[in-house]
Amino acid sequence: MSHPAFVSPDEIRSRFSDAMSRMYREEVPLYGELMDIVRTVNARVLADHPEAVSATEPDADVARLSSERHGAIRVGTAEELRLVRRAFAVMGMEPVGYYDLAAAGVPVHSTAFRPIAEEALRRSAFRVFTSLLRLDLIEDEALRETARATLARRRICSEPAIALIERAEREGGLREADAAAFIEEVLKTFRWQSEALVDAPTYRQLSEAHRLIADVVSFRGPHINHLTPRTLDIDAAQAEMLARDIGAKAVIEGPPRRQVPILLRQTSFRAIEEKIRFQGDGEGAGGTHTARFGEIEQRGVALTRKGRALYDALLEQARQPQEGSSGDYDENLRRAFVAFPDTLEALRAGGLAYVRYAVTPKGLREGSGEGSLEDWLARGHVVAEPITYEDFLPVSAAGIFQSNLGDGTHQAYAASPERAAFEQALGIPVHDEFALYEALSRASLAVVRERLGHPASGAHEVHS
Ligand code: OOG
Ligand code: NI
Repeated sequence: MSHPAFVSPDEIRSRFSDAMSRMYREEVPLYGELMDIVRTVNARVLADHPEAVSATEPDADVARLSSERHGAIRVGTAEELRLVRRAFAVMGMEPVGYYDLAAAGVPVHSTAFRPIAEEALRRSAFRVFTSLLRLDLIEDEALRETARATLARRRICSEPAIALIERAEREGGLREADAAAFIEEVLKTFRWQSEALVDAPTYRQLSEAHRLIADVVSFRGPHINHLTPRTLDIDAAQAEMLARDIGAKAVIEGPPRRQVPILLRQTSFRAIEEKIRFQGDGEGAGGTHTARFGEIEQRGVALTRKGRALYDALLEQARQPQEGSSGDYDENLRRAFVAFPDTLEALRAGGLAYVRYAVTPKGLREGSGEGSLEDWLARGHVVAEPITYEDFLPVSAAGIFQSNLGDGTHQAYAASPERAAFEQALGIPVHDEFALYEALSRASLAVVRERLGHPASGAHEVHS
């Protein structure tokens, strides 16, 4: 048990996420505008279609939504990855999933730090997509060595930040004053620092190898590169971005618009140009760097492995259209996804999506432990609700990466998943996201069986 005087990890995460949002709003004002758009769209959807929202996104209450966001960072070394892992652990965030982005032309592999327990997700569903640069994919040996040596020199966390991480690990938590100091100190790791660690020619060389390599290696720390609020209607939000002349990406990444949203749909605006000063720059010299952007996302139900395989196949089909198709990506996407069932019941019964089960008031009055799950559902004694997808999509991530690296940087790297090497760098294994959703679903079913099996005690427990 944690000490009662400790601030809970959920509380620290929630405050950290808010502090990150305030900082990014100051650094990238367009992000503030995105937040306004998303808040307005969400309020409208919740007011106009409350039944649709509660049916497809039961956990989407205004409070959770307006504070929910994910960010993304890119680190350069295994030591840095381990350090951010330990900082995120203090906030109740654990690594989930492994993403190989080399296949998509980006020399990194990644995981997402996020809370895992249902209650923790409800408190604050803050996630940070974290990529580790793959120096082994830099071909030029001299440049690889420059990158390695540059990264070896920098310290991404302040001394007080490290001391507070160690204290939290040693004592099992942080008291109020320490928690506040921890948030302030760790936030510094992710802020924008315009003074480069390298001189202008090195920056250019790194950029030519890959823009992303320059972004990771040239600076003092892993600046947050975007922060993404969650919207209930990404098409409406995208239309509003266009209306306000915020240069939105042409296509929305992910599945098409549907009755029952699945996985994740995302769109972004182009990275802004920020002034930087290189080592050795004289007065008035300097350059610019474009890395930091804005993104919004809409989340839907989590898919099983079977559902995910169907999703991947249909997405591939839309991206490689057959002869005779219109050539319009959105149209091809819609056509391809006709093959994906679009009611929650079909998704559930087909084993394509994860649901959580709950006993209905009718079930509590009339139900009994006899019969099968299918009987209970048919009689209305039990309902199935979608479990929200809490993770990411590598193809979408690559699309987002690419749209922000400018054109002409489509280097080809061979697909080379190196999960074991990534986990070794991280120091611990990553959670399997499918296993987490499966466990949530099973746990809900166990509660249902318990309640229907013992209707009296079940009825007694109802307090909502
Ligand atoms: C991360 C891109 C991945 C997402 O939403 O898929 C991501 C990055 O650009 O560093 O954030
Ligand atoms: Ni993102």
